[in-house]
Amino acid sequence: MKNTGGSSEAKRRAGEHAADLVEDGEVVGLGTGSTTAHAIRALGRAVDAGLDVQAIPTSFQSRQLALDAEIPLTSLDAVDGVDLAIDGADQVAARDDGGFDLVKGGGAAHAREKVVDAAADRFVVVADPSKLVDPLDYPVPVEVLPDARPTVAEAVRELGGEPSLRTARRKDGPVVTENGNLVLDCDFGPIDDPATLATGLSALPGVLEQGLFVGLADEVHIGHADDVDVLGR
Ligand code: ABF
Repeated sequence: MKNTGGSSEAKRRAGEHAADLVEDGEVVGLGTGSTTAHAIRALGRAVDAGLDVQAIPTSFQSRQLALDAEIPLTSLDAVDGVDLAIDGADQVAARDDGGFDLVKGGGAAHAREKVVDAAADRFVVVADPSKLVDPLDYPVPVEVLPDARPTVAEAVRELGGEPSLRTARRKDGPVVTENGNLVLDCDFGPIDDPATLATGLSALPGVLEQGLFVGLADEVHIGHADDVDVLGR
């Protein structure tokens, strides 16, 4: 299933709702994508009104949005921890244990996103209703060292997936990540056991990071036209 984009009003509500969670003095991880962009802009307005935060962006996009919004920036190696991370997802599935599994990486930023989201005391996912599924059924983005593309592609096929090299929409060539790597979008069909698949993909030599976020999220804020559902609290 493809990420159809969802409604921008639902995304705005979800993003702004999550931004409201940020408290004075906190360190906040800023995810990537159009839903998180609403959270970043809302956080910028709160900073303008006097909120004291430091933010850690997960991509060039979120860094630029935070700079535009005049949110003070920091980095993981300059802080003791991350209080809250706000990030989007391509798909979200509820787990039997009350947590959530995600597919991320539509923006090719999932390596830094995972580092920051996993470091956070509280990881809040923001999404529109189209992202909630059961089970996950979305190609898993796998960031690979360029030299490892053929060997990882072969190993993905052995795991039952069909890898496609991600190409840039308006350019004649592959997407190159901010880390200088390539992305294989790996279609496994419905993903009944995300944990086992994640372990298998992460173990492949040459894989920098893969887009399954297994059990990392604490809450999911689903925006609608006129309200927000909070799952997992
Ligand atoms: C990033 O942006 C990605 O990890 C995820 O793929 C996507 C979410 O997209 P959006 O919020 O634009 O729908 O967080």
